[in-house]
Amino acid sequence: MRSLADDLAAAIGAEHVLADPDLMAGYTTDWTRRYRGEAVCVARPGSTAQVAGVVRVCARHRAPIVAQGGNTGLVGGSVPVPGSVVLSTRLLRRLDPVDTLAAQVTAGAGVTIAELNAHAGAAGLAYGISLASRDSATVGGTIATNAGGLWTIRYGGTRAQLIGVEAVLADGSVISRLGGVRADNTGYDLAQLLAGGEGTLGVVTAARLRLWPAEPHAVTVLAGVDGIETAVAVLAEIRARAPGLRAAEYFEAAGLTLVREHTGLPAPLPRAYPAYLLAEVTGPADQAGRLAGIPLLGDAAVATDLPGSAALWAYRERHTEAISAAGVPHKLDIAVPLTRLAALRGALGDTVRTASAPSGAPPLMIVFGHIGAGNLHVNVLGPDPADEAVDEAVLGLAAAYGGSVSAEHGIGRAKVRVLRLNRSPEEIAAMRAIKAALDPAGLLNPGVLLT
Ligand code: 2HG
Ligand code: ZN
Repeated sequence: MRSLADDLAAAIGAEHVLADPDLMAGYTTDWTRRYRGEAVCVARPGSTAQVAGVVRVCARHRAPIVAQGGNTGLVGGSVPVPGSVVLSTRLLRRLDPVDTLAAQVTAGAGVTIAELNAHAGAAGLAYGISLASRDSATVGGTIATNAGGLWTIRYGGTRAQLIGVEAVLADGSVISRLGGVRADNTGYDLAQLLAGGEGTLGVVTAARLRLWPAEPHAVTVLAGVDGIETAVAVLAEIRARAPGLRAAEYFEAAGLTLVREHTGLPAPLPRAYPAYLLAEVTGPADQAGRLAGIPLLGDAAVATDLPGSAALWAYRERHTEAISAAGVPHKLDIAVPLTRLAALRGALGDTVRTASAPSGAPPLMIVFGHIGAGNLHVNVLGPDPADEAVDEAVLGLAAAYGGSVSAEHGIGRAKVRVLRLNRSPEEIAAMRAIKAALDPAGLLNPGVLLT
């Protein structure tokens, strides 16, 4: 029998199979550098038929397959296991003309979110997902992880954008529903099953996606507040006065300091505050006037044009890279009901300090996130990346407050052990049954989502 790499080269061309460790490095370590893996090689198929070819070769060799898009995930979900093949979907670059009548488009798994949004924008429409990693994150990866982002309070997460998918299943068969028929009530919705499946049920190769009207008038407001409770109150005021709320984000002084050190950006407001609310409202051109009357907004910065808005967004969007420049963080992506957000935030400091104490490293905690969705990104620098104590403590706290241990980043490898905090034994058993039915040999992303 020929080697796995030779068989893959025969299926998709030797130039699309990388086995040199230097060339593979960008595929075997995740974006945070917390999770490192090992693979036999990286396969870069250029068509759906070639993806099916790769899957069949791997099945013959009983080699695990780790599908990977832009490799911007934050829970180790696309980090390969020894003996596996990384199946990179980046060369699946199909991008059909926008169907403006249906407000839909078909895009290949390797198209980036920025490319998709530019494509939709040229047709007067918008894609409903916006995230800081938009230049690298791909359609396939964001479907597999059901990515959220900055606009979920308006348009929902990636699941809500899906009309249908094309995917390769574990046996190499192809399923395809890219026809764009919205009124289609014909049994199990396989697109929804694959979304959030984290590459464990099939490899998404293309998708039919819903688009939204473009929003020519956006007002961005950055307000300083004394803490999260006020941020939630201001958010409620903004929502009551301006129905077109598209984003409501939160960050704190510690994160702003890191961002400013990393980027050299000036202070956003004339004086410093403990916390900040960043809101974006779209709709009629007079929205800024409606917001001006909100007393709690204080000395907020307001932008009504694209460059001004981008300048304000930078303080929020550049948190992830600024934290990464400072070290390898523990990333804890949690959500609780809005009514409990302030209490949870209040408990975080002690929880993180106590859990980090045995490690001897004083923790630096940076809290920011999608406040409109009750979603906080708790980043902790200090404890060794391999030490799970702080992860377990913070995720346990979120669950104790009736919240989610993974609001938008998925389960990956990082949170497999805490899935039980949110999902009942019956639910986990049902997930296992689905996995066993679609991937009986367990070759698709083993160790991710379920053990
Ligand atoms: C964001 O909201 C991303 O910017 C990344 O989800 C969050 O770095 C993080 O913890
Ligand atoms: Zn986020």
